[in-house]
Amino acid sequence: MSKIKEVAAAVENGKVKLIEGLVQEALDAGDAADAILNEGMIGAMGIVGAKFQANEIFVPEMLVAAKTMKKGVELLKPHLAGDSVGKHGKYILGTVAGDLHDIGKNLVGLMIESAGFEVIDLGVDVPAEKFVEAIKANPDCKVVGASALLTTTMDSLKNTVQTMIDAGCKSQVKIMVGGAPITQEFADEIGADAYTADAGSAAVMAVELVS
Ligand code: B1M
Repeated sequence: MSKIKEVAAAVENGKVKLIEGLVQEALDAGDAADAILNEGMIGAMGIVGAKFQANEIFVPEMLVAAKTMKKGVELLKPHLAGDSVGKHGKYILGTVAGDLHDIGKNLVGLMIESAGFEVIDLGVDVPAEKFVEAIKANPDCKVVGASALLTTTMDSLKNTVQTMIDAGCKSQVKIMVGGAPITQEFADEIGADAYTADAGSAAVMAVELVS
């Protein structure tokens, strides 16, 4: 089995104790950090989601897979992040109210940071008003990103964007949205300035928005 496949199997099966060793072995074997992330870990989380949907696994297994991935990503961080933190200013990021998923949001944060932003991470389950407070507290911030991973929190994303618009934030920041159930059409409908499907393109888009 290739090292990347071993990493994927460890995430899929929630082998928290093995993940660091396997990621290190993959790096030592010359596998690129972004391949370990995309082909190994993100692919495995897709399988975890499909198994959950098919009632083959349940929330605890999903949680342990997420913990395993987080631990693996920690080890990959220095290989993914750049050294130009802050050159494009600040980027406020959070997962919307009602939503506890943070792996995708954290990857977006990592990529945005490596593209040269200082990331202010508000965490998960973030009330719309907290986004507004953070924007007002950081008048030099030019971009904000909101993540929603559940179809049931798409409304919360809509409310978050509307709250920012109503508070006049659009004169200061561009609003980016993303997450598995989000589409360009939905982003346009709720008044966001930009949508991207993955973390890499989120970083490219953020730079475009401030250029
Ligand atoms: Co949840 N969960 N979960 N879960 N979970 C999903 C999302 C689900 C699709 C699984 C399934 O049924 N197949 C499903 C949602 C179905 C739906 O919406 N219709 C689901 C469900 C139902 C639930 C619960 C309701 C389960 C329950 O309790 N019965 C519950 C809800 C809790 C809540 O939030 N209120 C729940 C809980 C959990 C755990 C806590 C156990 C855990 C999360 C742990 C954590 O994040 N710390 C969990 C997990 C791990 C998943 C799956 C398996 C994996 C999510 C993930 O990390 N993916 C997921 C199934 C799946 O995704 N296939 C599932 C990997 C990650 C890299 O991808 O997050 O999509 P993603 O991020 C991508 C892009 O979306 C994009 O870039 C990222 C990287 O490229 N992106 C952006 C994300 N944000 C962006 C922002 C941007 C731009 C791009 O700009 C700002």
